[in-house]
Amino acid sequence: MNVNLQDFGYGNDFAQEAEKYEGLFPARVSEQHRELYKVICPRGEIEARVSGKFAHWADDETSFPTVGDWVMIDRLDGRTGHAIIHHLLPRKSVLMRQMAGTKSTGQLIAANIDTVFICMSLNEDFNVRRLERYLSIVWDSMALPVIVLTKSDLCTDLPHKLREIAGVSLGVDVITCSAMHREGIDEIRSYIAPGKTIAFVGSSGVGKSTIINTLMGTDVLVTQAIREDDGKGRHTTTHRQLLLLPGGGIVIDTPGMRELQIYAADLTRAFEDVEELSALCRFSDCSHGSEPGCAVRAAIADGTLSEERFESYIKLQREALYAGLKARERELAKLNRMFGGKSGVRQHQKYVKNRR
Ligand SMILES: Nc1nc2c(ncn2[C@@H]2O[C@H](COP(=O)(O)OP(=O)(O)OP(=O)(O)O)[C@@H](O)[C@H]2O)c(=O)[nH]1
Ligand SMILES: [Mg+2]
Repeated sequence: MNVNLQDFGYGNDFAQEAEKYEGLFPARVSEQHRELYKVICPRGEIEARVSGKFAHWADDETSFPTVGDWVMIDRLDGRTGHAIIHHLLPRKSVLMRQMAGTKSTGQLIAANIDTVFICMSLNEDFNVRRLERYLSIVWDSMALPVIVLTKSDLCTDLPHKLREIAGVSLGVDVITCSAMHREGIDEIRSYIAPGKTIAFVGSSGVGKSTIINTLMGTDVLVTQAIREDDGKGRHTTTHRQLLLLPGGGIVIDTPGMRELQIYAADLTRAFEDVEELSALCRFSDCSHGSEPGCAVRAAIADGTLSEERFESYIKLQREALYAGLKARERELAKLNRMFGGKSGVRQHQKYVKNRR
């Protein structure tokens, strides 16, 4: 099978980076099962592992390839054993959360995505506070968030729910859909274009895989009914997977998340309203406690800002790993993530130097 890498999102930027590595071939990670990867290369999908050297120099989890990453491999034919991944190409975007149960280990969700569909169902799963969390991490990823409200056929108070969403969506597009009634699917399609990558994230059971199956035109992904007693999903999708849509465009399905702990967040976008108010406080370092002239407290008092949203903002601010860092340090940390950690930056610099 011959594959056109452009269909999988390979553009000039990646090609320029790939040129630095003579004798190696570019490939995109389509699946990851612990140390074993599947990658798409010009001859099709093959299995791959990172080289010993790669693993040795990796700083942490974020240095390793994830689904959506472009990597440099040593062969195009899987019949002579696994391909070996020698390098990770700098990322355009990377979505990550904090690994559950740890303090500061980031876990990658997907890389090189253009748009993230934050899926939330209009039944039991509906929760605007959780949506704020998703928006904060997606804004930080460099990809564009779109809110996808699923299962509209099960919703009896749509106008009320849309009003609640409006209070946190701040300029983010909102799509209402029902895979069951085939409603909103064209609107979803309008975000998809050849070479562009869309990741689907959200709780288990909200219908991520069902939408992708609808887009694919066939049931390539397994889906399963949610639990009857509490309306929660059964964690049907167990690994992240990258798929090419028949009409062009790439989608990444992800397993439903049990909890979404923040690793790095961009609250300036997700909480633009609160940040704008903060700028109006009399004291520039106002903690929005009992200081005089606090615009945030005033907005809460007159009902323009909800207390819950403000508390959510404070909570996420404390949770984000980079919360205490200055803007410049935050940028540096982000740069590291894009390059796959400090080792990625070093390797990259070394190669550029050797070529000169
Ligand atoms: N009523 C209704 N049910 C839907 C709709 N979309 C999906 N479902 C059902 O919801 C259940 C869960 O759908 P999935 O696509 O497996 O959900 P998921 O988000 O992929 O879940 P995980 O893989 O566990 O993360 C299935 O039984 C679907 O048939 C919809 O628009 N309306
Ligand atoms: Mg699924």
